[in-house]
Amino acid sequence: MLRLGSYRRAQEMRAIIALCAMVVAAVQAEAGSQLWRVEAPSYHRVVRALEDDGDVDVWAGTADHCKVLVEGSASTRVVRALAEADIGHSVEVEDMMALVEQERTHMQERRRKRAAQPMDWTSYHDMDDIEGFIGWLNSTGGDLVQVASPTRSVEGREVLVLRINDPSSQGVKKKKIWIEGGIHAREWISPAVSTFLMYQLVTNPEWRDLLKVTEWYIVPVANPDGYQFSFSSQSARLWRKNRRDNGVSERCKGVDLNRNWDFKWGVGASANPCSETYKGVNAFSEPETFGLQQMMRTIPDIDLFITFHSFGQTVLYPWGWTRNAPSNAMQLKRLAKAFTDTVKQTSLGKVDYDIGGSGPLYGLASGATDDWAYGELGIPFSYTIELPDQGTHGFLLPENRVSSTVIESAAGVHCMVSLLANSGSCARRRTRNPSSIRFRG
Ligand code: 0X9
Ligand code: ZN
Repeated sequence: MLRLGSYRRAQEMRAIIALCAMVVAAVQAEAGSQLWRVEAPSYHRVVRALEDDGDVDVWAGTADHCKVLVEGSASTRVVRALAEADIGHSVEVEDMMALVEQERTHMQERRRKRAAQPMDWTSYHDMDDIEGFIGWLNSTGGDLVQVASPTRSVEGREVLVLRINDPSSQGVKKKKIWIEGGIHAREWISPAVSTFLMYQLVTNPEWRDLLKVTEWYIVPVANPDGYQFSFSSQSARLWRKNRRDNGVSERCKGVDLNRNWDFKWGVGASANPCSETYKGVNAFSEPETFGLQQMMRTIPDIDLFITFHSFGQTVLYPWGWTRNAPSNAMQLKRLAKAFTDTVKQTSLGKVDYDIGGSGPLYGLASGATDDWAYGELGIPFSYTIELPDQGTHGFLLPENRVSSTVIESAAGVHCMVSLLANSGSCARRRTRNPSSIRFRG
């Protein structure tokens, strides 16, 4: 089952796809996109309807307001709908594309200064870099690492899963951990955290004790097409879904892979391909989700599932499809607190997370991996971790926040897993500063 795919073929395909993406990208997010504060929660019927119609993209929310991205061409419709329901709004970011442009300029400057093609955690990396890094980790890690390619994406990219396991430690019943990264394309900090976890597990001697009693499966980028597309141009930077052609238009491409899992499929999701939360034609219609669930099913008794998203600084536990608490909510909260306390300590009090059920905190939405892992596979500890920040930069978390975020998150995960595996305490551990790591792909 475990094999290393052909990178050459994938590389050729990528070159063609990149070229196509450049041609079509101009019709993605338009100049004139604005971030609005709307004085109603994201689950208000009017906001839901606007999201379903693809007129707004909900970015964040609380019980009394939400932040939505509005494209220039939809703004008249949105203003009218809000006014009719007597819902106030204000513009928070006048020109979202200017922020995207700013990010790109910064990234280009940093790239000019650094060596060619290194993998590090002081910047964001596209699929080529990540696949190169996985190849390197596979050869460096010896028998600790196996690379599986359970499925290909809509555009033919391999969806890679790294199994990290120490075969020399046998005879113990190891805790099994499945980490999912990059299911939403624009949430770039998620693959950064996932790849950093791999790097720590394989190269950091301080993680060795933990590896004796645990076995890891890490998907760095569950949505490789969407992720690569989000690197292809400024107008594609805020892409969320995969790249499925829904037969409508360029703008209406893609299925939200976090609404496509076969558990309460359709709850809090849209049937409209133009919506950011489009659920697909049926559950597991997408090769990315279908292939990943197939592989997950082959691994008996996974103990912990974490999917990394951004943004919000929240640890979410099931359910997303109902506001009711799950039966082991107390234990879920306790383990979540191990993560949030460690992050707070590691960040010297600067990074504070909230903890809560997805449904009560974010409004009902399912077809998401976390609910499926918990409800269908019976994984007792299942979480969505919304990484930093709390909305200052949102999806455009600057590259100078990458290293601190990956260090803090890895420390948090280490603590959760130590508790779960009864292996040592959560005392602060030394993590190599990722800016000093250089890998040549
Ligand atoms: O809506 C989502 O898919 C996640 N938030 S994000 O802003 N990253 O898109 C939250 C998913 C939480 N889990 C469930 N609702 N089941
Ligand atoms: Zn997400």
